[in-house]
Amino acid sequence: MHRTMRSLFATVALLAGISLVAAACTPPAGPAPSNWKVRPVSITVVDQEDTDAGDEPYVIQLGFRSKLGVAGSTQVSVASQCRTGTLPAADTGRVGVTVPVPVGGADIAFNNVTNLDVGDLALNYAPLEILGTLTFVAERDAIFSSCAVTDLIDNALTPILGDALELLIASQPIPPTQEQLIKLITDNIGSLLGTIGGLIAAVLEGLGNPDDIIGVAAQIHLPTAGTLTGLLNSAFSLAGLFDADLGKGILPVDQLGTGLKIRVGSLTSSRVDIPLGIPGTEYVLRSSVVPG
Ligand SMILES: [Ca+2]
Ligand SMILES: [Ca+2]
Ligand SMILES: [Ca+2]
Repeated sequence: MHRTMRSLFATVALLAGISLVAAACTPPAGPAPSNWKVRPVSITVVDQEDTDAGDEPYVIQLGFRSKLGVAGSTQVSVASQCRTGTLPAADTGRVGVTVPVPVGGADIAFNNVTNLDVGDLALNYAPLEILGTLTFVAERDAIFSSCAVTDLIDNALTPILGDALELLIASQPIPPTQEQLIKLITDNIGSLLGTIGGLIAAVLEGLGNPDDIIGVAAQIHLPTAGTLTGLLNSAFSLAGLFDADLGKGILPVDQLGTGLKIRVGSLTSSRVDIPLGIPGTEYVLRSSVVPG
């Protein structure tokens, strides 16, 4: 009996040893994927919208991702402080007050993202993804007690944003050269941002303002590393979509009166303050990208 147990242990140890050797012999699979969250941190009320004691600012986020050249890979998700029950208490947002967004209140998670460099693309480790968020900063008036604004944005934007991503990103054939690839990405992200601007303007017009939409921040995060990050940043800079000198790449879209701001950059831990506002109201959204 004793001997049987010992030989069983020996067999288990041997098998464990074999699988360790097998794991060590597996060829490298490219850069390891990681998980990220686009997390709204706070909203500072510079000039309040309500005429009562204070505003009730909150965040609704749409997250999207699409794999270049992989038809059907587009995903769109919605997170809202209304749906998570984390709206601020009445009149919290007095002038000068920074209202925190609770952790998880409207986070958008991007799991299993691979930051790719030029060599990784050449070796076809994984398709390049385009990740992004649209952050709607709203002021709660609760004319409807439900999450009507979140539902309207979700119902109106989620399907057409998905269609736009399928057309401009997922259904694109991958060009043969690096130069053409960079050009495709900058051109099509430019088109995507233009499309998003038009969609948002149309949706906001149809909302009828049960809560006030104070502004919208669009962020495009490109999961790149090394040389590819540099190449894309210079290409976006040339295309006028990304400029390190312009408030960390935030560009207002002039033709929209709704205060849409756009930020394009590589996916990495970051924190950015985005001024948003409509006439008579001024907020600053602090947004972060965190591992997780
Ligand atoms: Ca209001
Ligand atoms: Ca109020
Ligand atoms: Ca209010």
